[in-house]
Amino acid sequence: MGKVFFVLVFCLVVVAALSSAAVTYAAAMPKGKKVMMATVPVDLTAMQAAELKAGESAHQPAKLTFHVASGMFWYAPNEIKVKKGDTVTIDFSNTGGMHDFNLPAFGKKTKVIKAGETDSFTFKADQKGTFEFYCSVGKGYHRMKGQIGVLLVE
Ligand SMILES: [Cu+2]
Repeated sequence: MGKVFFVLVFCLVVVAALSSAAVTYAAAMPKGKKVMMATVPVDLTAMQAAELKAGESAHQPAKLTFHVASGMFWYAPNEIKVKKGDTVTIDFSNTGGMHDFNLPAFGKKTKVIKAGETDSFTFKADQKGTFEFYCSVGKGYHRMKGQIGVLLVE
């Protein structure tokens, strides 16, 4: 009898945990909007590949520009390497949906832009480390869906 009771209680706990996870997921979904389908990141252009290489190669403090494309729910590129002291411009564009580019470690963010729009900012990479950038659209929904990237300052 004790064993049966224990199994019943265990099942109830599992069901409660699963339903609370479902409620959490539902709460994170944008309300009243149709959910946009995820897309696959675009391939990097030759220009973007050259920009990444310029950021990684040994150099004096440099002025670097990175063109970062976005979509549902990605950035391309999503990993950018620079050296401490570089002046970095993020030239941000969007292929679909609504997105922005937030880099809180340096107090920078773009506007939320629609497909076909661009926005940019410039900052000095004055601290070494690994810093996340992310999309803040949907009250964190895009970030949760993996629209994040890293800036490495070496
Ligand atoms: Cu987004």
